[in-house]
Amino acid sequence: MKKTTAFRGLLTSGELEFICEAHNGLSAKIVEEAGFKGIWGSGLTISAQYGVRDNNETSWTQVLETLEFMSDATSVPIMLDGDTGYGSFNNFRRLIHKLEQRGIAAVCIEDKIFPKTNSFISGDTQPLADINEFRGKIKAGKDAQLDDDFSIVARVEAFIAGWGLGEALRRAEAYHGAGADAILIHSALAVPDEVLAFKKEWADRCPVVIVPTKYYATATEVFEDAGFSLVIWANHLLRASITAMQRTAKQIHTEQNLLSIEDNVAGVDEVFRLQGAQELKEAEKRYLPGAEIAPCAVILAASRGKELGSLTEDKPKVMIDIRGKPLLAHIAETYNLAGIKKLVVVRGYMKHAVDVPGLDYVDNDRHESTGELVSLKHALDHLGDSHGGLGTDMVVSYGDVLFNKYILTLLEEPGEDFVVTVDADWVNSRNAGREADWAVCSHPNSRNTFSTNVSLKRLGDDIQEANIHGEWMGFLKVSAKGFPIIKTALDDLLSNPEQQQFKMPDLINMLIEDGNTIRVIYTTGHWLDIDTVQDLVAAGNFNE
Ligand code: SPV
Ligand code: MG
Repeated sequence: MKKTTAFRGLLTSGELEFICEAHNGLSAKIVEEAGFKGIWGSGLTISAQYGVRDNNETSWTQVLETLEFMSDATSVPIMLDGDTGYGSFNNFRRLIHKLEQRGIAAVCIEDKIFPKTNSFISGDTQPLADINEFRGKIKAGKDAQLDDDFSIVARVEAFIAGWGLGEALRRAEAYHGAGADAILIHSALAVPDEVLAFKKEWADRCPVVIVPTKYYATATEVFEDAGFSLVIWANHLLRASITAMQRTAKQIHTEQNLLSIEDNVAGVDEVFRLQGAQELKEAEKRYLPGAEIAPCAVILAASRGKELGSLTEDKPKVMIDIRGKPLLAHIAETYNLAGIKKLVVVRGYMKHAVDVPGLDYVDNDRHESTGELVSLKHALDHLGDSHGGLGTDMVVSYGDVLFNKYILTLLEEPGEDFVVTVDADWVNSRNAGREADWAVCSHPNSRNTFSTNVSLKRLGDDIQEANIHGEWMGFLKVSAKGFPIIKTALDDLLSNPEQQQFKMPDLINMLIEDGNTIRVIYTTGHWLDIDTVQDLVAAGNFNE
């Protein structure tokens, strides 16, 4: 239903209807969520939220702009408090066009003189408009509207200005005759006597709207029984927020701390919800594939690194100092350089010593009896929560490998769900007797590999030299599509109590056995596996 039609329905439903004030997009949304079928775009509160007086100190286009945000944020009709119409009949008919263009359903104008003053500030000294001039304004507005259901409500200020019932009725009659769709009869008394007297005489000549700001103690049944059509709760959200803001600002200023505030204010998640953040997330999935969430990395760092002896007595290998800062800080910086900000570090041995700031930590408290895959599972569970099931690339790597950012750019290989880097210069490692995960690939490294899609056949530390094509560097990139696959494979492997100590190569081999393609990118160098004290010395010269 059109908003104009919905609003006309409120005026003519035959029941007492209610609309509530709003003064910006957020408060408009809150009004709609509370269940109101319409919104009052109050002149008082829109000017107040700008910090100015209700004396037409905001321009009419500023009001219009505010209304546009309110209308965009909601689906229920809005009636603008159009003050005196912001000028002559000519200004008013231009206003009508602009309101219609912005989806505003109705406007109310009051029979005072521009620039007006709020009715509750010395109302009885305020001059009223010439009746005929105001009639012409209403008629011009009605002639200007393009949508037949757009409503113009004429507000009679006779009581406010100190006139009696006779003047109020005379004016209402004139405005009704000029085409007004309803009369708003306003009163500044603390009792509803004036508006009830008016309604009694007016009967049902057209719908009557009231604003019980001053006679707030009146029971709503009184309005119902009198046959009013619409009640406007005119300023209460702004007033509620003033009280809350004053209290909160004072408290924060006094306490210089947020502890006692936090539970008494809306969480930022509620702010995001009201702003419609979720819709944007979903739209990004449709229109910005792969970019919904920034890529992330998991750094497996639960083990001690026993080979380093006393160096790892009070901290794990990942916290060993290299050129003045922990190994983990070097790794984090390299990831950051490659644009990967979200880093999840799995801690285990001496977990409290692992405290490089700015990283996400999860703990594998069973690190002594379990292996890398249990650690990885902890990390994926953590990402599942915070990343809403991910939806982006993830790199898994080890906490004892220093590397150049170049490695990460190699892993970016588009369109592949699983990518590993393999060092083709493996012979030296082998000859030095290093423990390593050797890789068997579909093709050896050669000049032609650039044009060949090389895939991994198997990883292992027990591979015959003749079959080795390179050394796995410990990096696995998983795409958003690969994420659920890896999760299932991991759950399968870990469902067997015998396999709690399994490592990353076991997972990768299982992925291959299940028919997944693991893309191999060959490279030489640009990384350093830190296992021994000699490696540590080499790390001192390593240039990320
Ligand atoms: C407004 O909300 O701006 C009104 C109603 O015009 S009142 O403040 O009661 O005049
Ligand atoms: Mg007003």
